[in-house]
Amino acid sequence: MALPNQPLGELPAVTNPEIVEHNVDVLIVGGGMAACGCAFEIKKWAPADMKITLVDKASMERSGAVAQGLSAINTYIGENPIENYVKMVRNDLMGVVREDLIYDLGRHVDDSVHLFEEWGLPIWKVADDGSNLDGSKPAPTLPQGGKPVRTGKWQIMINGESYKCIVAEPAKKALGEANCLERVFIVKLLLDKNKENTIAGAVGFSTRENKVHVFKCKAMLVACGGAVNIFRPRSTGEGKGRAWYPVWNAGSTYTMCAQVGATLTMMENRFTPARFKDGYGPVGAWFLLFKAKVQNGLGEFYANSDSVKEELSKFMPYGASAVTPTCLRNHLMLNELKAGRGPIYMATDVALNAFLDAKKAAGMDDKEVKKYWKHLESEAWEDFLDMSVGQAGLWAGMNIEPEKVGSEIMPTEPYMLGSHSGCCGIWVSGPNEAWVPTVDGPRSHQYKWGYNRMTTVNGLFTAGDGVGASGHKFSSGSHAEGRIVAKQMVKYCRDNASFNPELSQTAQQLADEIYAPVRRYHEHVGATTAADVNPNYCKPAGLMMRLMKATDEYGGGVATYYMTSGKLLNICLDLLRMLREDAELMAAGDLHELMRAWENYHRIWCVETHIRHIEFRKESRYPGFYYRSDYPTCDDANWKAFVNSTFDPKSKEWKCEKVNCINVVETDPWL
Ligand code: SFD
Ligand code: AMP
Repeated sequence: MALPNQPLGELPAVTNPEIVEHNVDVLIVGGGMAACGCAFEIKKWAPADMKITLVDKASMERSGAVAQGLSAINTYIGENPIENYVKMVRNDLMGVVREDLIYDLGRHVDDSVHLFEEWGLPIWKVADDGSNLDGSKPAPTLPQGGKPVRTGKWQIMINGESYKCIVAEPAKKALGEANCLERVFIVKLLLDKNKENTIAGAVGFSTRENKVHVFKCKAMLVACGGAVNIFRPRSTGEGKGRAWYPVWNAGSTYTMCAQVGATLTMMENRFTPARFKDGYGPVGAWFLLFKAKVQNGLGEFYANSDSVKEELSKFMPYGASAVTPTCLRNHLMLNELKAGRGPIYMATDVALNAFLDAKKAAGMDDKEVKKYWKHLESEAWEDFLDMSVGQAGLWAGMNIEPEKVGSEIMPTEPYMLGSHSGCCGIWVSGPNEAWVPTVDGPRSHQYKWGYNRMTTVNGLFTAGDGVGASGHKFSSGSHAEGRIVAKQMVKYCRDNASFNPELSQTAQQLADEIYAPVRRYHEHVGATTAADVNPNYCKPAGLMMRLMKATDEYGGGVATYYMTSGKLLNICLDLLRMLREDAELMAAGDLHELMRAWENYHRIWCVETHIRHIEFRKESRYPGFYYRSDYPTCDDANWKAFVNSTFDPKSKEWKCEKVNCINVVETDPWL
């Protein structure tokens, strides 16, 4: 249950927190789309006496990426062949993906969407006459044959402000409120004392009470989303609290799993989305539903020019594709900006007026046109109000009338994620089925080792943003993937019924480690008159700024138009190494700050893997997301391969390796 915050201010942290120990069979870490999917599904397969607990750092009703709601579900297969979904994802992610995982997701995702609708999520439908019923008028459900309003081939529109509440409720109900611990931040995972490479538990702390929670478990799902605030954001000062992806997700998934030895994959990938400037409003509905185009500062619709095809062909070794991959759309935009032809506008005025003109040309009278216009206007605003309310506020505050002027769009700072239009994450087993390629060698080279979505660590599973090399799952796919994991974790527990997890550290040792920043604070706070400035410690806020400066300037952030090189990357790695040393000196005076401190540890680790991978891959696989000046093109002959990395928790050494990328779906035609 979520505990309320203090009436005023944060709860001061004490030096000796209470310790609570939990013995469970299955631990679900995270309370987002994937975790909710898992929580909803698992009880259907678990024996009645199986103990299952979910831990979320926030409150499930509004936690994770869907906190503000969404206005579209971006993965609904519907009438499309699943093979085509695989092709779309492969094309968008520049050819290096796990097609087995994508296909598997494609065959399960629609079922989650049908559940959302059953739970009350309004899905826009098309009436028999082709008009748009929005989500408000009665219409058959999707399984009853209702036709969704498709923006693109894969996306459907929803009235989704309360999407996350709608998904969290059945998840909580299925597990039972008492088994959902909210406002508990998991800091690290724990391996079994006796059994090699096997998960045995996790430890975290409450952000509402001075309590450390130690868990023992047989199987675990880690689904803590992606990583935000690892690069300097474009927004400054107070606005730093606004980013496109959820600011609360600090790379915990990747860091915690890597630290216990789980192999990571494609950590060089990042998502640098083009968004409405400053408010981070989404662009998909504008491009797809409203058919808007991008215009440069000279008023040119540059994305349609003849020179574009030639430019794109440099980076598409497999040949031109009908749909330009997301990173290359950014690349075209960056070229305009670098050539001084900025700013870039989403031509909302041109798009909306084209709709009106078409209606008028079709003979619609003035009264009807007025009504139609109201409808169109509200759809345009609702797109923001449903999932990016700050953008609507910005439009209002800037007196923007989208039918009269275009709005600036801009590539944001980079994020790390595996479920949206990016694919960094953890290397997992695919389904244990004949069509999934069989590969010899260690798990870090294989495509299947028994349990679908299990990482290379026994008993440790991931989903959503956690699963690497398989993007474009979005909210619905992440939920479906959590449900896939649920069934597999139950199977794993049954198959390993005699396993009795044992931890190598005592609960007190773990609590000492987690509360070290608090003890440091209390020991030294008296040395100065201002608690934030002290010769003996640093505060999490300052450390985060230092991290952002290093990655921004050397790791290909906005400061350099996403350009980096071997030389710069190695400087970045040195800075991060020193930052890790100094991070040991972080101090926290209250529980919120203690969370900030541990988020920083997670961020530093996570972005270090990103930099290592970019350094290892000697090409620019995702132009528009990042560039290496020393290897400026896409080199398919040498690099149509995964980069996988593994940290050895015993020797503390990293290993990066190239792993074969096998196509499961036909490559001719490519898309
Ligand atoms: O417009 C810890 N997404 C969109 N998906 C769609 O289907 N349609 C859209 O319209 C989408 N768009 C969009 C999207 C996201 C955002 C932020 C915006 C717009 C503004 C993507 C999806 O939301 C995304 O794919 C899924 O939510 C991913 O699911 P998952 O489960 O992998 O991550 P999560 O939902 O963020 O949940 C993470 C959870 O982990 C918790 N957590 N708990 C304990 N200990 C720790 N250390 C923890 N660290 C994190 C979090 O609290 C949370 O519960 S659009 O751009 O295309
Ligand atoms: P976004 O709002 O950018 O997150 O996009 C939402 C959905 O629309 C995702 O499935 C994107 O892949 C897709 N999308 C966004 N812009 C375009 C575009 N210009 N062409 C094709 N698909 C797009």
